[in-house]
Amino acid sequence: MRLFAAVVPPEEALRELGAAVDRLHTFPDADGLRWTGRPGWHFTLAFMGEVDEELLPELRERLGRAAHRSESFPLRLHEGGHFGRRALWIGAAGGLDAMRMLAERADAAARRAGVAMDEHRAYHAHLTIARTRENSDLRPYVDALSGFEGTPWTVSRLVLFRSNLPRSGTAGEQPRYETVESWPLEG
Ligand code: 2AM
Repeated sequence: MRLFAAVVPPEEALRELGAAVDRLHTFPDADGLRWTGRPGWHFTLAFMGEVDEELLPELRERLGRAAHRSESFPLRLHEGGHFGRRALWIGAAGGLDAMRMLAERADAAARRAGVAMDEHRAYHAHLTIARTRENSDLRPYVDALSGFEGTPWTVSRLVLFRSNLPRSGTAGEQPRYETVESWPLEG
């Protein structure tokens, strides 16, 4: 199964983001982007990819311990950015050091549980709102998000998601994310 650990913004933050993204949909080339499904909006902490079901009990155990050791922290949605011409995202501000620490602990938990993780890359908190179909210039979207600040909240849970990729091949169909388990941050 395809798994990743993530942080999910609360309803209010998601509504604010929804309103900002609605404005982006009015851009002339907005149809050239594949907008991510709103029910699935999240900040990935650690992407595990395909994980053998046998590893799941230990993975859950270790992620639970990582959450138990980690403190809750403040976060807010903050401006936008892009990865080349591929992905448009919303950033975060506030407790980024605590978030990076949580991401590192989730990564370490997965490694120790035997998950073959990609080599370590610098953690960059982002919530992907669109991917490109063609070679779109994402800068106007990022400019439009300049100054966007969401209402702060306290991140108090680590969530393990299963990602079910679309099978139908229908254009625009989104992956379906299912919560496997979530743990409170108790450090
Ligand atoms: P993205 O938003 O930057 O694409 C579920 O697919 C989540 O896992 C997404 O947030 C996605 O990040 C992330 N993800 C998917 N493939 C990944 C990979 N190879 N490396 C890191 N993160 C990945």
